[in-house]
Amino acid sequence: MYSFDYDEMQLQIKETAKKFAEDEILPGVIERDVKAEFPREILSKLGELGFLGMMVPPQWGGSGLDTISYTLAIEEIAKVEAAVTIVLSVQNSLVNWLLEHYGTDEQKEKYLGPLAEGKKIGAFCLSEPEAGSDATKQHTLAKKEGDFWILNGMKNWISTGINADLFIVFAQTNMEMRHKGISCFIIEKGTRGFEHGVPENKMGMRSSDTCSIGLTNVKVPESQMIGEPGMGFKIAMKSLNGGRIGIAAQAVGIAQGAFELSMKYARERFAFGKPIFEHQMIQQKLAQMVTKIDAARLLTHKAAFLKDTNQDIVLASAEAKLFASAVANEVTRDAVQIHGGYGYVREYHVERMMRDAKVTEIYEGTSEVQQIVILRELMKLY
Ligand code: COS
Repeated sequence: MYSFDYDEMQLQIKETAKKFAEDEILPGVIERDVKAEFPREILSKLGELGFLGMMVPPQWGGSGLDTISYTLAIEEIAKVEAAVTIVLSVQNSLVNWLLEHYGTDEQKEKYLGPLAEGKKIGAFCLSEPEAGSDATKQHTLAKKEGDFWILNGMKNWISTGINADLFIVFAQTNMEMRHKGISCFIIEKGTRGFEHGVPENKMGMRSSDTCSIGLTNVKVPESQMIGEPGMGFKIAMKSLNGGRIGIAAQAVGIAQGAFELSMKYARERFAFGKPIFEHQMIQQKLAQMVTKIDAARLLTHKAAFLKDTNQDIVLASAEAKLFASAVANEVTRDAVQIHGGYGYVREYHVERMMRDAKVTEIYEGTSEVQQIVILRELMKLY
């Protein structure tokens, strides 16, 4: 049964994340955005606190928490600096999850442990220049040579591509089999022939690096294939189902952060002899903002609840991401409007939130892809 109350542990995680975000993240957030500076120190502290292995069982060095706790933590941190939650989301929802579910004990020992303990950062390399939304069209090739796979190709839009230590890479091991010929590998940073490009100069989420990755005759031992040959596409899709819950939580956090700043500003700012909060047009905006955020959070928590109770999350996670990312964009735009001219300058944070919000409608599946996923599920139901 879904509960609308959080348990003690969930509240504690939420409070810890909130305090950490206010004390440790807020002070440098504007500077990191301007300089596009990676929050390395913040991430190592988050790693020490267990936030980089939130849902990994303690047996593998993780915190063994549920998905609701994870969404609460992501929301609190995204309220302050959404870019930090890109690393948290990719690591927890995609990299850790797929290693836990498809990795061998040996792979878990070697890779999942250090990831869960926050000693390593992971990246997820699926997208290619010609395979974004249409992820089946992988051109990166992996050819078997003795006990090794030799990989050649190009990945792009890789979050944390420059700063990550470990990379989950998808490649075709049998081109004729289309998506059933895609396989999944783990590649360590520094492997010969595995090189990142220059950081993309992005509109938002600027402290999180994004780049292309080139693979030229990258030699990967057979033991670093995750799952069986041909299982890669299924692994990627299943990981992304969970990943969408993390992005939905991130979008809720961005929106909530912008809403709280707007409430504060509306109380302090006077116009026509009274705080703008007392003007009906501002009240209407604020009421609509908070209602949309609550609805987005409910969808996100519903998807998290389904995941925690081992139910199908395909529809719920796509709905949560589709709705929450739209809400993040609408709410941050309203937040800038409420702030007037101040909303357009960096010091008031909401302009950054508006820029950050946009990518939640693009990555880990565009809003258009979410609608395709939703429709495919509807066809099964009706
Ligand atoms: N969860 C689990 N399995 C899924 C799935 C999902 N959400 N979506 C597709 N699959 C499975 C299908 O069940 C099918 O399995 P079988 O071959 O065993 O029948 C297989 O994957 C291929 O499915 P299908 O032929 O329907 O693939 P399509 O090319 O039509 O792709 C979409 C369907 C568009 C839904 C899929 O490609 C997708 O989600 N793309 C978005 C990828 C993405 O998010 N990219 C962003 C960058 S990644 S960081």
